[in-house]
Amino acid sequence: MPYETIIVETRERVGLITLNRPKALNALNSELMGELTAALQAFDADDKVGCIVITGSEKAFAAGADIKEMQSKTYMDAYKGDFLTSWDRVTQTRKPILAAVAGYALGGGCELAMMCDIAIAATNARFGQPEITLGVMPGAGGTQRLTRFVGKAKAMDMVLTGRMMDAEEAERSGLVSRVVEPDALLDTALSMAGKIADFSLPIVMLAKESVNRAYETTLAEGTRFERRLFQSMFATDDQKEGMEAFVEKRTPNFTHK
Ligand code: CO8
Repeated sequence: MPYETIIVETRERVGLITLNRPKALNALNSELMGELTAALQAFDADDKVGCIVITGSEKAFAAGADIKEMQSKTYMDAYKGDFLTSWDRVTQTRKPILAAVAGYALGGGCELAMMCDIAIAATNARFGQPEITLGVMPGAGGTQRLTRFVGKAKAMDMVLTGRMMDAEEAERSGLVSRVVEPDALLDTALSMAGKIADFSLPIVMLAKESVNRAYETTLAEGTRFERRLFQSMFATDDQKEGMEAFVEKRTPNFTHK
């Protein structure tokens, strides 16, 4: 299927999605979100892909939901059309998704980065939830995920003042895992994703599910869930291969990719 607002390619076992509405700083309109979720579903179903990277341009990962598309919506449009619910499909992707963020990640752009499993930032990245300046508040997880990731103090600061966080603060606050120079961003993201894609895919998916469970449940339930998943891994060929390879001092050759 040809896409108009994203570029979709495969680099070895990594599915790469580049948001591509440069004139609107990758503002996330319904067409782009429809294409993005379709591409994610296609990669999820593709046995040749083990990990997914979402990136934007050097100037903008995404400068938010498309304000021009939203501005004249009525409450009935938003409610009856169940505005934003389709974004949940990003988090329903079972393979890991890495966000490689350069430039602006604002509003829905910051929320999209937070829906990914790992976010890495270029030194010029700027994260923010400026919805308050538009007379609204974050609507795609910003008040929830940001608060869980960076804590109440910084989340309130960002959501209520609309200020931006630079890459260094984002790393210090736990919003991103690494910061690299802009020209190293894509290579770093592809190399991290390539490494993940070389592991056993079912084990990677179970590990992703287990970490995400930490945000959904209590510590006791989460550790019980983790233990059950861990025990189930002894039913896989890849556990046998991984441990056997360690003992035999060789590189494992996982069956399930
Ligand atoms: N929506 C639509 N168009 C946009 C957006 C946007 N979010 N951001 C930038 N653009 C457009 C501009 O209108 C401009 O278009 P044109 O050339 O036709 O005038 C073009 O992109 C370039 O933008 P600027 O000229 O403004 O570029 P600057 O470098 O001067 O400024 C900024 C860059 C600071 C990023 C500035 O563009 C800006 O402040 N953008 C808006 C940021 C914002 O408020 N984002 C939050 C949007 S609301 C939101 O995300 C709600 C989330 C709710 C849930 C998710 C919804 C789907």
